[in-house]
Amino acid sequence: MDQIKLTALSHTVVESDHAVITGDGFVNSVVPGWTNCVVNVVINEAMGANFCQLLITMEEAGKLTGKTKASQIFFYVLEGGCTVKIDGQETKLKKGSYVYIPIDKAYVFDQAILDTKLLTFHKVYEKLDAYEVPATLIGHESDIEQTIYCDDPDLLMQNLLPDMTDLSFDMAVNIFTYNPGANLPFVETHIMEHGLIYLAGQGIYRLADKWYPIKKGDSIWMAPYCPQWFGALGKEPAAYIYYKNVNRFPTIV
Ligand code: UGY
Ligand code: MN
Repeated sequence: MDQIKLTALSHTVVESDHAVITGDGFVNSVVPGWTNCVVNVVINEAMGANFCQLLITMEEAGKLTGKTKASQIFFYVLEGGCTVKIDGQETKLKKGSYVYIPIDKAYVFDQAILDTKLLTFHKVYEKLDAYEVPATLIGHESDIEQTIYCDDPDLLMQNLLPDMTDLSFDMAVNIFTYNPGANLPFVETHIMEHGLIYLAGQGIYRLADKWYPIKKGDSIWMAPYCPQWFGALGKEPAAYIYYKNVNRFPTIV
C-alpha cells in the first residue's frame, strides 16, 4: 500500500516561555545584502525573545555583506567553510570556527564551500561605563579548553567568548557537552535567556513543565526564568552551542 505522509504533523513547539524548533517548518527569509543563501530566522523578538538566532546555508556564490548596527553578531560554522573579511583582513573559516563582530563593523563572508551552514546569535549591545566596546574576535572551538561543570566530569563546558574575565562582553556563547547518561544536576531557573542548537547526540529536555525528545539539528529558545533541565540519551555525547546574556545590571530601576 502507498504510504501517505501526514503533512499536518510536526515536532516544532512554540510556547510563551520556550520553543523547540526542529526545522520541518522552516520558510526562508530574504535578508538585504545576503545573496545566494538560504536564511531561516529560528528565534527572534517576534517570538518574545530579546535576541535573534539564524541558520544560514550558503549556496553557489553565496555572500553575506553587511555592517552591524546596534546589535553585535556571533557567527559559528556548523558545516563547510568560507572566508570572512573585516577591517581589510581576510581569514579562512572551517567547521567549528567562530567570529564575534562588535557593533558598527562592516563584514563580508564569501568563498564558501557549497552548502556551508552558519549559525548566528544577534544581541543589542549594552555598553558598560569605563569599558571599551569589545574588538572583533575570531577563533576555533578546538582551541578552547573544556572545563568540568558543576563538579561532574561528564559535563564539559567551553566558553567561546572571554565573558567570564572581560565585563565588556554582555553575551556568552558556550559549547556544552554531556557524556552519555549525563544530566544537569538540577532544574535551572534563572534570569538569563538562552538560544541553542544541538551539534551532536540526543536526549530529553525539560522546558517549564514539559519534556521533549531532542536531537542533533534541533534548536531551543528558553525565556528568562523558564525552568530547564537536560539528560543525554544514547551512546554518543550530546552537545549544544548556546547563547546567554550576561554581565549587566539586573534591573533598569
Ligand atoms: O549556562 C547555563 O545557564 C546552562 N547551564 N544552561 C543550560 O544548559 N540550559
Ligand atoms: Mn541555563
